[in-house]
Amino acid sequence: MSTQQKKMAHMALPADFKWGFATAAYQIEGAIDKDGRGPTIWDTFTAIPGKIADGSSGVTACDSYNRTAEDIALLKDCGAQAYRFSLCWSRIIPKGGRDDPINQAGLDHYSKFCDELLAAGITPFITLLHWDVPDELEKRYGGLRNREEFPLDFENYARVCFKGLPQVKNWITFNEPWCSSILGYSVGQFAPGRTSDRSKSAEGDSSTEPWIVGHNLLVAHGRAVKAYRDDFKEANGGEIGITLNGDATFPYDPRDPKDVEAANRKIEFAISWFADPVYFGEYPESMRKQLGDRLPTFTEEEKALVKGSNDFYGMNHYTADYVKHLDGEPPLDDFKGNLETTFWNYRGDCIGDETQSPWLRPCAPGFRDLLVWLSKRYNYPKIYVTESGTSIKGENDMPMEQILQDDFRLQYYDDYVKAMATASALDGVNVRGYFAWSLLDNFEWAEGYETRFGVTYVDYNNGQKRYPKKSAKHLAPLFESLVRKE
Ligand code: PNW
Repeated sequence: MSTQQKKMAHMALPADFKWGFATAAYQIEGAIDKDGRGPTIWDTFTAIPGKIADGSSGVTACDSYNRTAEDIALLKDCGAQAYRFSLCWSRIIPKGGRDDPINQAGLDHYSKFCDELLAAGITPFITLLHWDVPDELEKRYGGLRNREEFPLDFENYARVCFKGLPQVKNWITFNEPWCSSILGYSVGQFAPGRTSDRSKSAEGDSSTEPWIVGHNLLVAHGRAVKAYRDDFKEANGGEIGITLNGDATFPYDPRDPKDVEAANRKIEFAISWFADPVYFGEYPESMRKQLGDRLPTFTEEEKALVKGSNDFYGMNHYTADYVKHLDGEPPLDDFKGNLETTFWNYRGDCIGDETQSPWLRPCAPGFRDLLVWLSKRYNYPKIYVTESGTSIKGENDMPMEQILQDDFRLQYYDDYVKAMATASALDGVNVRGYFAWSLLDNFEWAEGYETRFGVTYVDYNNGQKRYPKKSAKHLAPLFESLVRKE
């Protein structure tokens, strides 16, 4: 065995590496009226006919709000060391604003849940906002579009959480601001569903709103991080960061320098849009060039808040695509960076197998590449992979016995985790955690319940009963074989 292979064999991930599963409040909790919860933009959006594939909503979801003990037992059974979940802001402050009352019952629920996780030996990783903005803030001042109010209200909410949940040491401000901005304000596929496409929404401007929303999310993130560092970090001893999503890219034709450039630009438009301001204090040059004054500029105060605001980089990663450059002026609603993405390259090679999600095809080598790309650009930050996983083509239509034998998902995790371990052992990538998406089948946003991502099957027709799939039991031995023992 070569030295490299020896290194690979058993000690590819650092000894303090943590792994577990991830979920989000609106996707699993249900109980939307319980204990004084206020409505969120997803309650409003799912009520509009035609917005969700199967006409469903998060009214019941996995009923996790009422089944915390069951979920913790599942986590334990799978051997999870950590659990990433999100808080529902409007359970804690039903109207959301900084002058609105706090709902102690909501806060108590989460505090008890965190205590129970810790008692079970599972470390909580909390996402403060996973897309479910309090509906009142949307109605009051345009929610995420408001540059003054939103960051102040988010900072207040974050402070309430830091103070009320001192047992939590791992904080994530936002989940995937790209999705909130682009899918919520350009494509209109996610709440609040705004877009220039008048067949989908009476209001919205895809040429400006997503960039304004992205900016406001960054500033709100910066404010929450500053509050944590100023007033909580010392006593709490924890850390805080933001979670960004982005696909790996390959040039459609690697012989064409314009495709090579476009493949890089695609990552800049998806990831560096947020990561450059966080690490460097500026939007990427490629975006400033294409978007001009439609991309907000940071005031000095905003820059000071945002630059240097990550204790770790939260990485959500699922898939890869081939990227083909486009010539000419991009349209005003372009958010990709004047390029096209495909699943086939110029030779007709396919990037990966089809899944139930039109945007997702497994391609583990891309994961290693993107980990390296991020590490080089942002100077080898500490990375937590806060989501990674797959749906399976036709899974929802299979009989339960077949669903429980989810070899496709098991293989996905095996390939992706090994690609990550390789990046850690051979490329110097500083990755310290991995969260499989998801612990449970759950409300998959605009796809409703037809698309399943869980390592646990949830029987929605029979009291949300949970049945672990084969993949649920694969991660513990996999990490056992890869994490160094010291
Ligand atoms: C992530 N896309 O969302 C979210 O953080 C989860 O809540 C979600 O359930 C999971 O991935 C699976 O979809 C994404 O269209 C949704 O590129 C859509 C896209 C990317 C991420």
